[in-house]
Parts: sequence; structure tokens; C-alpha cells
Amino acid sequence: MFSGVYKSVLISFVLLFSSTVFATPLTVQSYDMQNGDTGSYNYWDDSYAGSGDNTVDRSYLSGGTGDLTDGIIATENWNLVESPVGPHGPYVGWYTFRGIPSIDFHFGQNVVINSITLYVDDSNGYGGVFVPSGVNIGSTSYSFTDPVGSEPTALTISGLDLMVSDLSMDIFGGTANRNNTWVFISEITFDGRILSVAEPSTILLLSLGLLGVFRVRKQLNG
Ligand SMILES: [Ca+2]
Ligand SMILES: [Ca+2]
Repeated sequence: MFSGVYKSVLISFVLLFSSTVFATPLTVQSYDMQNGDTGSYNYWDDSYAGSGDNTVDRSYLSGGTGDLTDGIIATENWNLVESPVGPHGPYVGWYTFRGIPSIDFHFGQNVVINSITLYVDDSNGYGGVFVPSGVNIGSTSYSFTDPVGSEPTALTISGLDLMVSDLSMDIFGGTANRNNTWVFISEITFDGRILSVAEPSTILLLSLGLLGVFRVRKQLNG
């Protein structure tokens, strides 16, 4: 019943619709920040590959990626997985007394971000490690509620509609009355969609497809 042209137009519509509606994980091309600090152990970004020295506290790391986007999410508290010997742990830890972590993420293309999730340790203050109290993204503040438990946890900011290619995030230490807490993060993820350069051409294809339908109908009628 449907002509081939009509079918292709229909498929194009479905593809366009699905690519714009459903949020999928976005790839971070690189992130820049100060390396983590040393406490009982070294809480560095051990897998960071880019500029800077990831074996020096607060060394400025740039142009690469590491622990925060490697897909490895800590499932245990910092004191259990950040060993002084052997492979280093999954967290990057910052002592907020030396400055709050500030991270610049680069996506390398235009994206629309719908949600951001931070995978953090929640030790309820053990060793001074707390869930971050909130983040600043650009000039907007988002606050987090510290779960009652003390397991590593995920903090998600949803309902976003941020059209960006770069994003800056300041992460505040836990508890409002202390500036000397530790923040431990093992992963930060972004969900949304790529603002594909193919979209205008898809629209062009749709237009051509519709034009084709009209021509076919005209021929049938004529
Ligand atoms: Ca990780
Ligand atoms: Ca807690």
C-alpha cells in the first residue's frame, strides 16, 4: 500500500524522533582539573593520560581523561579501596581546605545534557570524607542531600537541558560548617544527546522524501 518513498520518509521520521527524544550516555573527550591530594594514602587520578603529573598533589591535569570517566565506579568506602601499595584505588580525593575541586569537561562537539551523575564516597565523616553538599554548574547551584547510610552513592542532577560543548563544575565539600572535608569521586557521567551536524541534512532528506511523495501522488492522480 505504501510506496517505497513513503516508507523511507516514515523511517526517516522515526530515526529523527528517536535521536532527539532518548537520552544516552555522552562521551567526555577530555577534562581538566587539579589532581587529588595525599592524606593517609595518595588519592590521585591514577589513570589520567594527558598533560600534568598525576603523581603530584594538585598538579594541573589537562587534555586527557582518567579515573573520573573510565567507567569504573567504586563500590566500597575510600579506606577499603585506596591502598597505599599496589594498584591505586578508583577514587580521586580532594581535601577541600586546599581548594574545592573544579573540573572543566570537554565534549568536543555540541551536546544537550539532560542529567549528570556523580559517583561519590559517603563515609559519614569517617576520615573527614563526606558526600559533597552541592555543585555549581556555570552560575547555577545544585545541592545534594547526604543519604543516611555510609555506602558509596550516586548523586544525580536531572531535568537539565544544557546545550554546551564544554562544562565547568565546582564541587563543594560536605557539611555547611566545615571547610576541611574530603570529597571522593570515582566517576562522573553525563546523559543527553549529540547535536549532530547530520540533523540539518536529515531534514533536507525528509524534505526531498516528501517532495518525492507529492510527485508520486501527482503521477498517480494524473
Ligand atoms: Ca572511574
Ligand atoms: Ca551519609
